[in-house]
Amino acid sequence: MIVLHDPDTLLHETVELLGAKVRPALESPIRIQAIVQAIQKSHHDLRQPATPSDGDIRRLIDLVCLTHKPDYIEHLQTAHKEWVSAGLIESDESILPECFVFTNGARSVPQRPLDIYARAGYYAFDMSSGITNKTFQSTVASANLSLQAVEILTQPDENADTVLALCRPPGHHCDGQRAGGYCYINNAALAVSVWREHHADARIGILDIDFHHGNGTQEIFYDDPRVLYVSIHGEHEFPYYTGAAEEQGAGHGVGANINLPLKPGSSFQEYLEQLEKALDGLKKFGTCFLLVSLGFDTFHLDPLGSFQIETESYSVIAQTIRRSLAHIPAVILFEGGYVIEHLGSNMLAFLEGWECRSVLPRS
Ligand code: SP5
Ligand code: ZN
Repeated sequence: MIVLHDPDTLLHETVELLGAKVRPALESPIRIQAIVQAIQKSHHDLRQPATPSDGDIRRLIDLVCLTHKPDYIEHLQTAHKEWVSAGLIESDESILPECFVFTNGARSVPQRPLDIYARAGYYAFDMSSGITNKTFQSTVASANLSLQAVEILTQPDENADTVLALCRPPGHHCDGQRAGGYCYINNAALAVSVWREHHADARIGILDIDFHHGNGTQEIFYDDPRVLYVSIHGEHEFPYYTGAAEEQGAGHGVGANINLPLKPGSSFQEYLEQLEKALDGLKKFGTCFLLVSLGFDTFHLDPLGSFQIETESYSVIAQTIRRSLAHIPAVILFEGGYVIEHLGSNMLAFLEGWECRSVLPRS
């Protein structure tokens, strides 16, 4: 398997409000380091993309702005410098929001606030998405891995059917104008835009198997009939306001959104039942390009998850996906997963199953 990693993804390190305490964010650089170490000891083809030129970065940002508002991206790029210049934080500190957008009984459309503190809340929906002096650099590197993964699949001489992008920060909670859940740019949405440059009318499936519902990805494609978003996630868990089975898409996109919530504490058997439904949906949709938003916060020991999934189960999950959607080109995007000591083995187990190295008996 081709695996993409960029050391710039390790630069972002922030704090979050968790359990009523501000502490170092669980989403930390050692998550990626643990996976890279495991991959280096394996047969997988670990690659670091070439440093993008200014022109490459402009193209990346233009593609990102197909699904994200330019003023939001500008905020990610400039807010930290503004806070430091205004003497509000030291250069090694993080911006965290103080006041979020609220509905005001829908009497007025929220406008971008003039107040510098208020803007941090206008462009975020929670307090786990601090902005540091390195956040934008890491976020661009992370998004670039998603872009490069798709580009590799479109090069015939690569002869690859799947690429894994070790994205960090993750992306699936971020919608077009708000960071949240450790996410700043939606890497899955970017991969869709890149694939569409090559295959304009493709039917694209997104299978989100992070423990949390990918509210951002759902939002971005909610009325898009050519992108099927399917998510298996903890019911009534973060991000709390999305992920219900009743959310099935809007407008032309009705039917192109499938939420499969699972009760906290669900067993692997219960998980597999939802996975079969997810794969059925993706096949019926006529998926010809697959994105997998992969999180290991479904692991039984994860501090943010509650499913009963063990390392070997990831082989079964991956093999079930691959056998069901055989020969479809795929990009796997790394999302959550917070038990550092098990991330490497969980990823290797997943890749082993994906490559169908004797996990399930052939039926
Ligand atoms: C990418 C990703 O996995 N983001 C997840 C961010 C979750 N942050 C908030 C976690 C809130 C946990 N609060 C305790 C709830 C116990 N059910
Ligand atoms: Zn998650």
